[in-house]
Amino acid sequence: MSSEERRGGPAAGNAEGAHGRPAVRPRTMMVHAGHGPDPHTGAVNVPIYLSSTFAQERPGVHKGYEYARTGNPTREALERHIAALEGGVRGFAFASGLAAETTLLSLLKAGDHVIVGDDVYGGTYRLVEQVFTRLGLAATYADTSDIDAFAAAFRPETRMVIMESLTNPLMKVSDLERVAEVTRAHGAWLVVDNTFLTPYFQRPLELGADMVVHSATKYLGGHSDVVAGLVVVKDEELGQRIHYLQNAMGAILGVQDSYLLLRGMKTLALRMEAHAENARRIAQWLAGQPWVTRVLYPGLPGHPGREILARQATGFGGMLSFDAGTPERAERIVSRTRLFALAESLGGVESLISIPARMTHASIPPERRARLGITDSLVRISAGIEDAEDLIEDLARAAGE
Ligand code: P1T
Repeated sequence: MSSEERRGGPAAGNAEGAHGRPAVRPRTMMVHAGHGPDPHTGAVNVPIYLSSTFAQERPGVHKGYEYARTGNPTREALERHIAALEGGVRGFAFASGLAAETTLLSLLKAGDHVIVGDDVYGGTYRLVEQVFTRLGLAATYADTSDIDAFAAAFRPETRMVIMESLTNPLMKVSDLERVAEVTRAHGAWLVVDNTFLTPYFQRPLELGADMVVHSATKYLGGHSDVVAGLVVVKDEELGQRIHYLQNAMGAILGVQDSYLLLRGMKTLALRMEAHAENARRIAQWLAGQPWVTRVLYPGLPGHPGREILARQATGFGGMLSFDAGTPERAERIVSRTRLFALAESLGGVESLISIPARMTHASIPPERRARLGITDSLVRISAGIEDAEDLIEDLARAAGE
């Protein structure tokens, strides 16, 4: 995808001219959107307000902050920033991606039904299946990339759909505009987990989603040094509901982590370009190896989601999976790479490699994993920003006899 095409894509939507600044393009937004120099001191970085409470002039009369669970200026700067990047009206920061999802699912009540994408992070599956169903929520897992199968999963009591814009770990792509249409027709909320693509490549709210959720632990943080979750909503009514739950449930992000996240997000544009280019080069190389039985990267010609992402996103992301042919070869590769760390997680500047069936998706029952195609020979790669040649050499050496 050329940089010209990128500029024209949906992620090129302009930011509100926050802080009296002009509406700007994505790369500029990543640096400036939602916050400017500190009005009191001119500090170009948002100060870390280590204060759990804020003095009031008279009871109920204050400068906008009372108690830091309800609101803290550092966290709020991050929340404004992600809201601007996703093109939503309000953002919220949580202690982890799963804390964010827990809060979103708490919009629902016993007896409600939720449709969850069939290929989601194992922890998301576990949260719905082991925690929320115990509280009376009903769940159906559906392939949102198959619009008829997805539409058939609705029930009269369906209130929410949760799906990943690019799925973990099978890299499935859904037509978000069509998914949003079907969801809206049933009067349910569409929640899109945009962790893999990030707002630099896709802005689900512009395609019809109601809410976006992130494991900000990944690309948004970008340096594998913070665990965090973010939510953005499309309207003020949802904003008030989520703020109520964020305050009532209390799974907020601390201020030092809020600062770290803001710092990481400023380089999101540069990092995503590098991640995507490295993922494309690695995927292309893997596709030429006789021992690789399939490569899942949406930027490869022939990937079923390529055409949809070319319309609905401005890049294909930095994640890919491949089948190493046998579980033994998969294990050999992930154990022998020197540059790729064998680790869960993704989205940091350093490359990671894993076997989802035995690591990130181990909480999914084996029969279900087998049905989906998450086999013991499936290897997942989070392409870092190192030199692609070094990464390919590392893989080739690790795969050698
Ligand atoms: O780890 P946490 O910040 O709580 O986020 C959970 C989560 C939510 N959504 C997606 C798409 C995710 O990938 C994750 C976490 N994923 C991993 C740790 C992983 O290695 O896939």
